[in-house]
Parts: sequence; C-alpha cells; structure tokens
Amino acid sequence: MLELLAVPQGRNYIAGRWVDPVGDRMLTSVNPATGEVLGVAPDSSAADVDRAVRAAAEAWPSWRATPAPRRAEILFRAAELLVRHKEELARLATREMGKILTETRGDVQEAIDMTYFIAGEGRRLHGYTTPSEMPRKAAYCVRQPLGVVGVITPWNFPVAIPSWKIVPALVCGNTVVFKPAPETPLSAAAFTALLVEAGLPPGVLNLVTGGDETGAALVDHPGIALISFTGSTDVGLQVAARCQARGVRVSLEMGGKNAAIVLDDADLELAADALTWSAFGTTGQRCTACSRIVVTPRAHREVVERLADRARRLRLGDGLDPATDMGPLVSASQRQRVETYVEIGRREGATVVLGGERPRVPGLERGFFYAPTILDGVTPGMRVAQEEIFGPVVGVMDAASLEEAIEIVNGVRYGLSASIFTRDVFAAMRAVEEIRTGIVYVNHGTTGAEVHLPFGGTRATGNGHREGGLQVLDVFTEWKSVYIDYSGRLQRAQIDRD
Ligand code: UN1
Repeated sequence: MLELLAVPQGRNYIAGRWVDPVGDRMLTSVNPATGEVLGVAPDSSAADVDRAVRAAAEAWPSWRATPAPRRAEILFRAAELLVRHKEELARLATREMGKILTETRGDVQEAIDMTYFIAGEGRRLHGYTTPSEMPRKAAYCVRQPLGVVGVITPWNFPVAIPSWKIVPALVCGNTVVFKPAPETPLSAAAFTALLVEAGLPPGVLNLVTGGDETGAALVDHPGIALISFTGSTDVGLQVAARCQARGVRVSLEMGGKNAAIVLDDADLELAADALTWSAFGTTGQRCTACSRIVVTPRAHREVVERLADRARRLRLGDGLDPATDMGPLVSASQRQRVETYVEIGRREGATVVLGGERPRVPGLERGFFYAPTILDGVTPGMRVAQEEIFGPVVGVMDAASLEEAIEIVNGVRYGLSASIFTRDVFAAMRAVEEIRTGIVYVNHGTTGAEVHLPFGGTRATGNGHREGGLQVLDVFTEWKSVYIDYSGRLQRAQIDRD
C-alpha cells in the first residue's frame, strides 16, 4: 500500500469514507510471480454497489455545478500526487499483476499524462456557436455531463486504464463508481486514495471492489447513466446487451488480434527489436500486443531467427528484480488459457519454434510463468490466427505480397492495432490506408499508443467509441443545443423563411 497515504485494507471507498462491505466475502490479492498474499479487498455485493451508486448520485448536483476549471484544479493536483507517488504505485502494481517495474512505471506515467492532458479540458470543453437560420436568434451547443458513470477496468493496466475513464468522466462533471478487476484491487484502492487526496468531494469517486457479480450489479443498477468497460469480448458483449436493453449508454474496449507486416525491404533489426517488445512486453497481456507477424517470403527466415534470438534471451522472473525482462502471467487461469491455445496451435499444424512450455528455471515454480513462444507456419484459418490469446505467444504467417498481407491483417473480427515495417513509402501509405484498425504504426510495433490521440478499435474490438484524445469527451458527455430568440416575435424554423 502507499506508505504516505493510509489506505485501509478490506474496505470500499464510498461517500468520502473507507467503509466495510455489507457482507464478509473478501478477494485475495496474490503476487503472480511468487504466490505471496498481498492483502484482501471486499468482494462486494449488490448492496455495496447500491450504496456507492446512491452516494455518487447524491454528489452529482454539486459536482455538476462546480465550474469545470475548478474540477480540473483538483485533477491537476491528482496528477502531481501521481508524480510524487509514481514509484510506490508502480511497485505495488508490479507486485499485484506481475509486469516488470519499468512497465508499471510506464503504466503510472500514462495515468499522469492522461490526467494532465484531460484536466486541461477544464478550461476548454469546447462547444461551438453557429449562425441561426432566423434573424435575431443565437444558436450554440455545449457539452453536458451524464450523471453517475460506472467504470469497469481490467488488471493489465491497473492504473492507466482507470485513469483513461475516471479522469475524463470527472472533468466533464460526472460522478463515478469504479469497479476494478478482482486481480488488482489494491492498486485500484491506492489510485482512488490519490485522487481523493487531491481534494475530490465525498461521493464524487467511489470504489467498490469485486468480481463478476459486483460488476453485474453495477451494470444493472438503475442509477447508472453510462458504463465504460475495458476487458474481454465475452464479458463486454454481455455488458452491452444488458445496458442496451435498458437504454443505458455503454462504451466498450475489448479484444484484439493485432498484426505486424514485415516486408522484404524492412530494417529487420528494427523489426525484430520492436516485435520482441510488442509480442512479449507485458508478457503479451496488452490489448495492443502483437500476436501475428505477417512476413513476405524473403524476410521470413530472418525475421523468425532474429525474433527467436531475442526472445530466447529474455530473462523471466519477479518484475521487481531489475534483471527481469518478462514477468509471469497474471493468474493460473490465464496461464491455462495460454497453454490451451498453444496446444490448439500445435494440433492445427503450427510449428513451435521457441517456448511452448513453462520455463524450466529454478525459483519460478511458484509463479504463473510461461516461456515466450513463437509459432511458425500459422495460416489465416487457424484458431491461433483468429482468437485473442492474451499471453506471450506470437504466430508467424506467410504472405506472397503486400496485398495478401493486408488481407490477412484485416481478416479477423478485431480491429485494434496493426503495423508495417518497410522502407518503401508507397507500401507504407497503402497499408495505412487499407488496414481497418483503430491504430496503425509504421516501422514500430503494435503497442505504445499516446494518450492525446484517440485509442480504440474497429469492429469487434469496440462499439465505435474512443478513449484518449479529445474524442473521449464524447463518451462522457452529451450535447445540448441552445437557441435564444431575441426577435420578440414568433419565428418558426424551416417555415417562416421570408
Ligand atoms: C491495453 O492493453 O489495453 O498502446 C492498453 C499501448 C498502451 C496501452 C495499452 N499505451 O500499448
């Protein structure tokens, strides 16, 4: 826990206080590298969720009425606190979900970036004015907050992803009930504590920890105006169905099956460095992780060799150890999922070039480790080429031409991130134009989006919304159009034209 802020264990944060849950069920937070128990957090019931939503609803009128620049001042202070506590928060997140310290520092940094960036909107939140079609009539539009926002987040970016949702929601004048992943409740509590320390009034941000049941209670609560969800496609689609049945707005960020194209003329050293990072960084547990490499014939052998060479040298271990390059998977069930997919790949006829097993390194037995794995000879119809694995597994696929490579990249249901390595500007520009994903990189892997650009995917990755960038404001607000007629007479739009 954060040393400088007293974050009590086993409590939710509701209406400005750390409170005991109604029931006594607890989640246990476990270090996936060592098996060490880090602490407990409430496995909250529908009654806890109800309490939190009521608190948020009660806080809404005065938060909404607080001028946006004032709301933003609190968020700027939150950014400063995040800077000050970056190291502690990063260490906690590494212990809780396993990725290495340089990456959890990046995770916290992404939250800092987002908070500074979007707090700046407190003095903008632009609408626009436009001429009316009638004389002596003013017309303009403004953004309005929605009300109580339910935020449901995954464990892979336990600080950054909550910040992407909570900070914009707050600057826009909404109040929040935050339900983090059951694997990372302590990081969520610490992040909540920092935001609260910055000066948020009671009820403006509420934390209820728990698993699926807690999430379902939040989704189904009649007091919620919007659910912002990042997680698996299966759960996301259920969330969407439940929200849509009640006419509740929902923003979804779900799976990916991200691909990188490597053309024959590419800088293969750069491609190998970048793809090692994109495929095996965060142990492959990023929505943006590269899980398919599509190579043209002459580059194929070298790409596989250089990638395998680098991946073989990655040191697995506890993410707190500076010598570690790759941490464990987050849980036993995630590792099981990865093992199942590698088995499926083998049966489908892919060749395991590297990995395909748990590492045989003494000292790692208690963690959920899995070796970096490269599958070669993957073809577009295979399940390992179509389904999200969310682990350190990358499949190499052949393409005869740029056209075929683009077709393979686009030939999955998801559309988050893609990349192309080439020195040929014509090929790069064609790929940028024809690839149907929300994010495209040239001469860079599929990971590493920056907060001030829209983040999100096409097709089954999402439902059309974007996080990051100014586009995120469209998720957390709705428009109000205002007409002020100062002509002193009845003027009917579309009718009284002359
Ligand atoms: C995610 O895995 O959901 O672009 C987020 C990236 C990071 C964010 C990933 N900035 O890889």
